Amino acid sequence: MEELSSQFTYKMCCNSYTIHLIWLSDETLMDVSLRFRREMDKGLCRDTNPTAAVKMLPTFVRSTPDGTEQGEFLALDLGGANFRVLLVKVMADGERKVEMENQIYAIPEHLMRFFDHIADCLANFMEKMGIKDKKLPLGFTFSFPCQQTKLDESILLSWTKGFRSSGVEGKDVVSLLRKSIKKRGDFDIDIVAVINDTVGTMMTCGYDDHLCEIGLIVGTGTNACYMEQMRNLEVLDGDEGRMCVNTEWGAFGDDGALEDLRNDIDREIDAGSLNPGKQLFEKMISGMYMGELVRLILVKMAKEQLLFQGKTTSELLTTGRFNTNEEGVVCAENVLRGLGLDPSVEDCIATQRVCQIVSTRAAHLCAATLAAVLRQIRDNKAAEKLRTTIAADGSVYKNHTEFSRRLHKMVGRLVPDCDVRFLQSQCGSGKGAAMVTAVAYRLAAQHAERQSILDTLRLSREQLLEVKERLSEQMVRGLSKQTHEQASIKMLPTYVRSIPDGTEHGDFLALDLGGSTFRVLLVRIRSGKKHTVDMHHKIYSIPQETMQGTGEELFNHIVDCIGDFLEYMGIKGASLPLGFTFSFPCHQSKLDQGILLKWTKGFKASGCEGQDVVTLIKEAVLRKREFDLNFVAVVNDTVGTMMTCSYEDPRCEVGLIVGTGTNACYMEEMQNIELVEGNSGRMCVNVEWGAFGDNGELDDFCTQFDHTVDDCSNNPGKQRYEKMISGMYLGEIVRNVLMDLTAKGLLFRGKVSERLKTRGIFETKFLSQIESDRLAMRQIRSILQHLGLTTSTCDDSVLVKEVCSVVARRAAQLCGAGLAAVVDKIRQNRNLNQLTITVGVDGTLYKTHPHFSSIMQETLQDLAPQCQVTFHKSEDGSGKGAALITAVRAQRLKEERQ
Ligand code: 0WK
Ligand code: 0WK
Ligand code: BGC
Ligand code: BGC
Repeated sequence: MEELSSQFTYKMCCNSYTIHLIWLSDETLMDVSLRFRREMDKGLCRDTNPTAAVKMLPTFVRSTPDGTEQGEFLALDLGGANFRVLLVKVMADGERKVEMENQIYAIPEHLMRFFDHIADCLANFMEKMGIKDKKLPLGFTFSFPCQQTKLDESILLSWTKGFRSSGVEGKDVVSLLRKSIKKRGDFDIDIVAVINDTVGTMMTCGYDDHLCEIGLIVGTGTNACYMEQMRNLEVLDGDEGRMCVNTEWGAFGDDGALEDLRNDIDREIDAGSLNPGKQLFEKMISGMYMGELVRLILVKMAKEQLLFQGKTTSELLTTGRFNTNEEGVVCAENVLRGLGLDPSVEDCIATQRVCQIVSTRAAHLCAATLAAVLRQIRDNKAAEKLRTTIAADGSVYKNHTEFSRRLHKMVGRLVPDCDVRFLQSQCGSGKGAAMVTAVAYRLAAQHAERQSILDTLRLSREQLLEVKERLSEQMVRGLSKQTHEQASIKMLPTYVRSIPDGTEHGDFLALDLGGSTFRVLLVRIRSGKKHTVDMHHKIYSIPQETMQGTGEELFNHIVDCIGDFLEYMGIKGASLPLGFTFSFPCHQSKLDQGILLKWTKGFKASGCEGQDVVTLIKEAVLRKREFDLNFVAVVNDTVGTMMTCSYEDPRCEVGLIVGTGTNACYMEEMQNIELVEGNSGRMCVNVEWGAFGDNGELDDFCTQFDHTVDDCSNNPGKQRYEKMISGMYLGEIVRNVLMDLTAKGLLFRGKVSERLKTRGIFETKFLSQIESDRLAMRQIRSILQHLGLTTSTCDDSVLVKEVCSVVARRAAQLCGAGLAAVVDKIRQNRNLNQLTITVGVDGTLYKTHPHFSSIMQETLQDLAPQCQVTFHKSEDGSGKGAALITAVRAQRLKEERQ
């Protein structure tokens, strides 16, 4: 009994001794977890990162294996207890198999030429494997805190865990290894990636479990990594997608954040370590220090007569003599005897108890920081409940069974709302390093293949200059009586000879047909010093079936709308002079006549091509018998736009539309317009540049996607230039590129959604939305969801955005090249070295796309440097311009009648 009671009290005082020394309550652990979360934020934040203890290092590992990786890879696994060289074969066919050969090599304690030794081991391994003649890609697991700027460059910040080779800290370990290999000169390898062992562990397990997004090491050292949102990684540019962050949590507390929890033993260990003041959290947890913690506690208790009758031995007093992976009572006796002690049963129990409490503290501290990481991921996903997998490795985690059990349990207690699976890595991080290399290779190969597809849509300056030259040529051919018929660009005379001069006056009706909307307008123009224009308008839609029905139906619909508007404005009886913006190629021999040459855009009403549209509409008015219209002018929307803008800026002599369709007009010298009599003065020419390329002038710039869009359009072979630029087609080009990338397995994991197969489903407005704001990711996601692509990844979204910007950029550049040809023609017409001119512009694409106008202007400036061009965005539409032309004409007619 006595024995028991003394045993009990003995036990009790041992307990209380160590407990007060080391035990951490759940509250304290929760507090540690919150502290660590704050440290994570400091590390992630650009301003506080330099002083943060927990460095949150970017790893440039952005995606986990998707099962398509394959190939043969070398891997190095350095920094744990063992240095391994591995050959990893990844097979993607059917069963997705990974075969590995590996060899462990020693790392001598006082190694002078560190990387020479690594290179020697590598050579030895390759010799053994008979692969010395192969230049294999290599993934390098280097388990120390490193600053990375890319996947294959890694600056060692500081050695940890007993390593301290000189001349390495502050250096790029990849260049050091490459140098050592070069020095040997008997083999060559391609170092593709250098990663931390936590990252390697995450990738190793990620190959089998796609939910795996955390890597944990509790071995010689301790650390964790996890997949963080790029937008939180302030030290890097880019908001899109995720990247793995190596927390380097071993350094938690190096700024004093854990001082209240560290005890004398912890301080003693740190003071005796190779890197005092560093890795303080690690020194409370990892295998390199746990044994020492126990030893120092035993020494302390012995000296306080609480153990071994106060006796100590030189072994017990020797640093590092108590190995970490001993915990059981039985082995406590063996260990203590191994230290020259003669332990009593109580001593063994007390020692086992001390081990228990030390490793429990370690497991619980680990749980506290893991809980912080789990909460970060849950909050990033704005998820109610997080379901995730933690990959774990390291001799403590693996061999110290109680450790992992206690860790799992405490994690469950600290974050009950997270459903966490721990997956112990069976193959070490070498496989993970090979996976990162394989993914890097796959991404590089996919990137190269994607870029080779996108490169077909990228135009060089030389090519754009060529487009300008060829378009200039076609303009001249269109103007010349001889070649006009064959020319693809018709350079149509508009019979608009001058721009408004402010004397215009009166009420006018205007129709604006041909863009995305049909407008009927009442335009009140008042002359005088402050000449003003008041406008009332109503927008009407033109149903697809009317656009593509009979001409009669179309013009009846137009006249119905006019009737509705006149009714609405109470001016049915007025018969005001009317200007008709008809945005299609028309041959005109006078202002109030326009023979439709061909429909473009979505229109193909029958019985109209070759007809005078003024006659067609007058017939419809007659059929309606409700009101009469006084047609004075029919103009193209480019001309209307030029007039509208020149009313504000008299230097405006060019009109540009980039909307559903695209086109331009400008004031040409009469002597150059061979189709019209007279050589003096100028006349506005409707370029109809949409048809540029219809004679094959652009074939060498057309991609397979352009051919597909043209083949599927309702006017194949026509309007080729327009089909590379305008709003009606850009979405379709993007859709076809996305389809092609998906079919090649380069997007959406090769899965095409039914909806994405639907023509016209990827509207051009999506391009503007996707490229518009910084939060494009969320926007892209919702658009892809709308397109039935619910499983798209971040990388998919990034690529969709890139496709949109490449397609829009080409359109803007082609438009810029066309405009450069037009303004340079005007400059040459006027024998000017420098031309200052304004372009009036309108159209949804130009107005809504965030980058179109700036890219177009850059290209124009670059290809027509002798032209100073101002862009005047039309706010009032071309209806106003049509009314102004009508006013000018009406004025002229009045003067002629007087
Ligand atoms: C095995 C991994 C290696 C890592 C090691 C850590 O393959 O990358 O460094 O675990 O555990 P340790 O060997 O330090 O106990
Ligand atoms: C507004 C003009 C109209 C022109 C249209 C072109 O008032 O004449 O046709 O812009 O842009 P879209 O509506 O095709 O985008
Ligand atoms: C290193 C980490 C490493 C960990 C586990 C620490 O000492 O700083 O980079 O991940 O040990 O090996
Ligand atoms: C038409 C042009 C029009 C342009 C912009 C083209 O399809 O052929 O006449 O100016 O679209 O609306």
